[in-house]
Amino acid sequence: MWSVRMRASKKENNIETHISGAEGIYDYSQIDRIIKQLFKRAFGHPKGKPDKVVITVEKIKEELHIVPTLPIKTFFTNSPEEAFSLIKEKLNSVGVSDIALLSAFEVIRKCPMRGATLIDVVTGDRLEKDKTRGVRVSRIHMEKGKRMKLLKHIKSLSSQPQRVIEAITIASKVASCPEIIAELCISDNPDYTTGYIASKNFGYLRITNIKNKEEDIGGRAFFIKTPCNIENLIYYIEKKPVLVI
Ligand code: PML
Repeated sequence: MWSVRMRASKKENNIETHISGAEGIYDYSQIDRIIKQLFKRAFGHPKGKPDKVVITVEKIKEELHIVPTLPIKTFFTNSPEEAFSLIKEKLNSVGVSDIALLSAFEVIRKCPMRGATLIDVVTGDRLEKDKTRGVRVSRIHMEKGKRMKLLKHIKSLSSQPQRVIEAITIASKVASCPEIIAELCISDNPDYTTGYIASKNFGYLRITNIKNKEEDIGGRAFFIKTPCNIENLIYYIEKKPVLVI
């Protein structure tokens, strides 16, 4: 099997902005077709045309780890305040302290990163070493049959079902990591105001109006039970090939 990953970006005033990214795990015979799809996708993003597209094709030498897709539920809230109360209730119920929750929101609001921040579930301390890059979930793929089934369900709930599938794939890998108690995600797309919280206890909970429209914030926070070996955790999240079924 092969990991195929695409990253598209644009440099303006010497600042590189991420435009889009996508990835999956494929048989050798599929690579040619997938590269064409990813290249097309890189140029079709509403954030604009990239001036750099990097496509990485890498042989997977480890056995694929299989994890189940988290069950999905959508909560319709009317405002970010209402969304926050729900998030607080659900995350408190799995052991995320108020201080950890506030710390996660502060990082997401003030420190835009491509990767996720790692937050100690009790103290709220940030645990990732690289605080500008964060931790990036990679080497993931959702099995085709499952993807098709979910697409049918999500089409009536979201204007961007592909985005939701990718988020569920990420959340399912993250939740399968024993030291990660829960995840909080707010999209960095100013027009996409549905976010989610996820955990192995309550599944993937989509939450509408998690932020106001046109708000230019977003990111992911993983709540970590300590003590834990952070290097092993980051290896699992970034490098371990995972098939979500
Ligand atoms: C959902 O609609 O389920 C939330 C998806 C959030 C994805 C984050 C992103 O890709 O911007």
